[in-house]
Amino acid sequence: MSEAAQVVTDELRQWIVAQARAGHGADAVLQAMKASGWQEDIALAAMEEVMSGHLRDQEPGPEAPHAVVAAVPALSADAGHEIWAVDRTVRVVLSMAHPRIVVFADLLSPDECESLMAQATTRLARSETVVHATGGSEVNAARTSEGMFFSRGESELISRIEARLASLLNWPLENGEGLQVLRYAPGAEYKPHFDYFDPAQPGTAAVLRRGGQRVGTVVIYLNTPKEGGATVFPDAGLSVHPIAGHAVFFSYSQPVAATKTLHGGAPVIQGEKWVATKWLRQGRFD
Ligand code: PD2
Ligand code: ZN
Repeated sequence: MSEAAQVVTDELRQWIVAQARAGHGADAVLQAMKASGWQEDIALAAMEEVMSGHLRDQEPGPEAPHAVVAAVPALSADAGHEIWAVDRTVRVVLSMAHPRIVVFADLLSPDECESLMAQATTRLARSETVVHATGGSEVNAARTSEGMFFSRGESELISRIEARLASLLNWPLENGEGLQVLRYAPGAEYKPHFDYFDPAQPGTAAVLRRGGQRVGTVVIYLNTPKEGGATVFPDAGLSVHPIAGHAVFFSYSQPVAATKTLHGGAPVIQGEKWVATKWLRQGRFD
């Protein structure tokens, strides 16, 4: 199929919606479109466009862990290089369409960064990763940081940051997981991974019962490490260097590698690296 022919017709729209309603997985729909000649990028964009108008208010059910995702967080279409988010002007320093990656400056003030690190310090423990086979979690050599979770709304500071993120990203505060703070010592890293839950894993249905799929991530830098510790996106050839108060946001409209949101935390070489991560779910995370 020529590129000119890759136009989203009403017929294609209806077909995508029918696949989603039937509970077919995003990857299966994507593969079927590719098999009939669609380019991967264009097929994914078509799924995103079509699904953003459908099922938005439908609670993702545990019976359909594979189902095509409906909508993703998005900056308002007219967002310029400065965005007013409740109580603060946040600056946009990089914006990429595919993969969807936005880098912000001034998301947190220096005082807010310091307070978050101070509030997290005594609660840090070796980070764990989700075991996809069971839905549980365990210590993993691929993730050598220490971390802790704040509950949503746990303090005035946490509530303030959560409200700011919800406004900035146009995504309901209730769809966010609790903020996670991570501390990486020199040599610590987080090997490349996807943040969505793998629909093919048996433990995923259990994880999705609470809030559905992850559809976006915000990694906020709380300090500026002396050397190393960039957040890397190998499929985009992009490295985001940690600077206190800055953040990188990326979204994935479907739980598929074609979103090119593979990312990792490169080893810290000198000094410590502190981040706060907010994961955004498809539905309410209660
Ligand atoms: O700390 C990072 O740069 C990083 C990299 C990859 C954090 C995460 N993933 C995460 O918290 O998901
Ligand atoms: Zn991650």
